[in-house]
Amino acid sequence: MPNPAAHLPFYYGSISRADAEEHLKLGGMSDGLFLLRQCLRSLGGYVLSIVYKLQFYHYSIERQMNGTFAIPGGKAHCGPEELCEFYSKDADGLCCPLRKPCNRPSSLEPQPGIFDNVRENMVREYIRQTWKLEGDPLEQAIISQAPQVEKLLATTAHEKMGWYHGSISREQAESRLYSGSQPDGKFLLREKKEKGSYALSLIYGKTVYHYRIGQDKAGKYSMEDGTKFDTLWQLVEYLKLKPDGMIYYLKESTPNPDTPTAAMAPSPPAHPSAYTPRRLMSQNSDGYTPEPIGAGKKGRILPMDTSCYESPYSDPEELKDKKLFLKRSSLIIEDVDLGAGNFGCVKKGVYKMRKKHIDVAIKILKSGNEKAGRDEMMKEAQLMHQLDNPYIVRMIGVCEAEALMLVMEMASAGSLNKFLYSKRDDVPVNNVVELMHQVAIGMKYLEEKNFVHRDLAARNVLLVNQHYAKISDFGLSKALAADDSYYLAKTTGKWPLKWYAPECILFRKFSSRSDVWSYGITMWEAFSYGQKPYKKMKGPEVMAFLEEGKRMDCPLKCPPEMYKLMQQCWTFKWEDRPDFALVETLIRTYYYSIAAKTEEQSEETVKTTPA
Ligand code: ACK
Repeated sequence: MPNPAAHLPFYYGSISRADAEEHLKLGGMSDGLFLLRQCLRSLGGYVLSIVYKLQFYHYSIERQMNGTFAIPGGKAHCGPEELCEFYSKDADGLCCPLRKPCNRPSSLEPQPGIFDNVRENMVREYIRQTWKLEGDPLEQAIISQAPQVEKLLATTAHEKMGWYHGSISREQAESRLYSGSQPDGKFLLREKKEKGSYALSLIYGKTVYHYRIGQDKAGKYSMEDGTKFDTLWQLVEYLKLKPDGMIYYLKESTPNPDTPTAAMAPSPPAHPSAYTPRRLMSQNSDGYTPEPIGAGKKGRILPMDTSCYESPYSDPEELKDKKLFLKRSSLIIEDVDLGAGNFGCVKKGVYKMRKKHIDVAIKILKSGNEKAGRDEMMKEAQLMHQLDNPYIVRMIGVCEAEALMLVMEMASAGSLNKFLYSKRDDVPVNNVVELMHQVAIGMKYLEEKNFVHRDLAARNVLLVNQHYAKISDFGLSKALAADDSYYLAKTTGKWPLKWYAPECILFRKFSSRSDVWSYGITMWEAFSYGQKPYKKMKGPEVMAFLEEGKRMDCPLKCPPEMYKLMQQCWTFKWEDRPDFALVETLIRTYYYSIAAKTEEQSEETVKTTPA
């Protein structure tokens, strides 16, 4: 997640209070001289250090659940910069207004926090080892899930620290501390029997002292009446600088004999206790997956936990059987209709593979739809056969039996527009950003492969669950030749005009840039929770509306940043429109910036009753 203070010249990063005071002394000690530093206690928080009448004052700035920043008891601001600007105009309870920034010397970069410098590696390694991913699926998981995994890591990283000894007894802790030399400040952290409770064992004057660390209702860690911390490793780092009520501060850790490296290694917790890989869990038909027992807030479903994140053929054993045409005997068709279209109907089914059975959706061509229908379905199948991405519905194969059938991965929570409409009061807007970011990842993949979708719309984005979207319906799609940048349709057809860019309607020209326009409409549908675009207008009237330079209004709950992106997608001239590489970067930047908020709100997974 980007640090919103990183660019500020008076931001010093993760420095101690003593270092902050040293910098202020060097800065001249004038009233209102200030600097900003990273807070060692709260994730994403800061400390404002100010000089007044030759004294130092330190105010903590907390990142609130809704993503804003505030000094406890003070007004909330959208970022640390805005907060400092506010206090430069009005002391509003501080010792004095901020007058002069104590800027870093030009040679000094902000000090990275203990977690900052290993964060990226840890996210990568954690994903690689927890979900056994490599190559593209690994890269896509990093891009789409970094905020969730970072949070998970931040709350479980202590398990990899040399000073963390797991659940050993008080006696074992003492024996480990007394073995070898016994300098003051030698310590270890252990887990106690009661859930969520830990103990710090510390040597001072050749005696071991034990301090209990508990968790409050919000999950924050603290010693009795002590400072509260988001994570255990932050608490330990803080107590290295300040005893905070203990007899001595933490100095040297006793390495856990069972931990391979004493330092924080870029590898995941051996047993991410807060986390249960989802592949082991069941999911019911409407995309609501029960929370794993005991996992609580940390047990959030990630796409990588589902069985359809990777292709069923990613297993080399299964790959041996991969063919376009599937055996009818391997396919079970259930009498459950998922939906219908001009082509026929979609039924639920199961496809029996060598080692596993997978849930599938089967598009069945209706009889009487012979030659043309068959050709169309085979074209769709051949096109889908070339695609393999976690954010695109994969085709398993076709089956020629009582009818021609297209067998696809099952996305059981249904289409995005219907899902959002029916859950409009329960799904937070950040959850919509998360899903639309995934759609952007899938579309960027299509753009890279030079495929045009030509029917991107919320109805064609299917959900595996509330936090996992896949693009579907490739009936109109085209694979472009390597040096073509657009597909020229010979004639107009039954087209979804309201989703089409001007050049599609005016010149029948389809490209990834025209898919970007449709992505903008899909965004509008999603942020308006399943409303129909250009409601009162007929398809052909839309063109006149657009030519007048008009665009749909910002949906009620849509963040301004997302409306701005929609408007960029609706750039009239395709040459000036962003491509998916840019769209994905833009939505990713916004999505990461609100990740803290997403964590708080969207983890209350919507409970739905099975259809
Ligand atoms: O919007 P829906 O509920 O989701 O109704 C349509 C219907 O079939 C006709 O396209 C549903 N459908 C299509 N493909 C799939 C799939 N792979 N998984 C689940 N449902 C699907 C779609």
